[in-house]
Amino acid sequence: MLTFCSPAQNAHAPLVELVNGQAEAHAETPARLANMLAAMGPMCAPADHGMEAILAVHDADYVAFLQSAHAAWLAAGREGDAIGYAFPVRGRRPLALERIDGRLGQYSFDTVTPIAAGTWEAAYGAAQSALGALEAVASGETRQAFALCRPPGHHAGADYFGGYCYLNNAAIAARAAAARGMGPVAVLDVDYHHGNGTQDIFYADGSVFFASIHADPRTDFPYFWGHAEEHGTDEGEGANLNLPLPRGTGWATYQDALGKALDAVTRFGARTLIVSYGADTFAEDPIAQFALTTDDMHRMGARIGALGLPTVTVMEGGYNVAALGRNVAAFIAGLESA
Ligand code: OKP
Ligand code: ZN
Repeated sequence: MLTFCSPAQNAHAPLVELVNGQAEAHAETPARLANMLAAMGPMCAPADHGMEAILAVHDADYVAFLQSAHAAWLAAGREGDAIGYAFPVRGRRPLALERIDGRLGQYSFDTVTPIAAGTWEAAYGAAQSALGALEAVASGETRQAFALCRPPGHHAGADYFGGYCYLNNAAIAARAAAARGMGPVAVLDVDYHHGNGTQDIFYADGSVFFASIHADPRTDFPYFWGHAEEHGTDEGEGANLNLPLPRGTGWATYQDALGKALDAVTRFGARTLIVSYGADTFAEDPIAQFALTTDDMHRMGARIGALGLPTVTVMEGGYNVAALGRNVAAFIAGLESA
């Protein structure tokens, strides 16, 4: 599998996340990337495809905020990583706030997604990896490519960060694919957590289908999205499919949901597939509660690969660092087996 990774992605090394009333060591570490790199063959460093595809998904004021937030944090006399602590409830007006603390809350929805010194550089590098993988498929060089993104992207919306995500790598690749005439495009999200950012970005867009299999948000992050009754609006009505599953789900239940998602992708008439792959569905993931094995990762890849579509996979979560490379390698071997 042609795989893309930018060295810039190591620049993001968040210290702590504020969770369960405590500051805990951050789960989304550079060690994740190191473990994946050790398990995989040689990488391609992506070309710099610039800002255009990023700005086709994210608002310019949000991108400017991401680029400047850590400097503003230091200028306010703070140390370490920037984390907000006050958030608007639904329906608050857009406001011209001045202090970094308020501005962090305007652009995010949680306290687990710090902006560290190298966050922008790494998020930009991850987006370029996704665009490099897309380019390899778009040019016909290969049918399938993989982007070893970190930080991940599927929780980031057009104008917000959260869930360890800043730029939505999958959405950036999906929209770039559509712009290159590769549509209809479908995004299939198989991370343990619902891809709320991707859902929001395409919610009223009927040209990109979004299907997600994830832990039921009645019990799991991100709570406020990912419920079965969210079908899309306006032009996007019917182009959003959520398949929430209970904690403890193993392969027997998972593969039924996967079959439904793949059938829906086929019915939509997708000609290009973007996969948001998270290895946090693994039974021994420290922050997630499904029960898939490494062999199940291979089975999952094989089912997806059997669609035979031009496919770009972007890495999302997976926090059992020691097992991460093996799980990703098994998934890729499955994709290639079809
Ligand atoms: C990002 B991705 C763990 C709490 C976790 C945030 C999860 C973000 C997951 N102590 N809450 O979808 O893998
Ligand atoms: Zn996840």
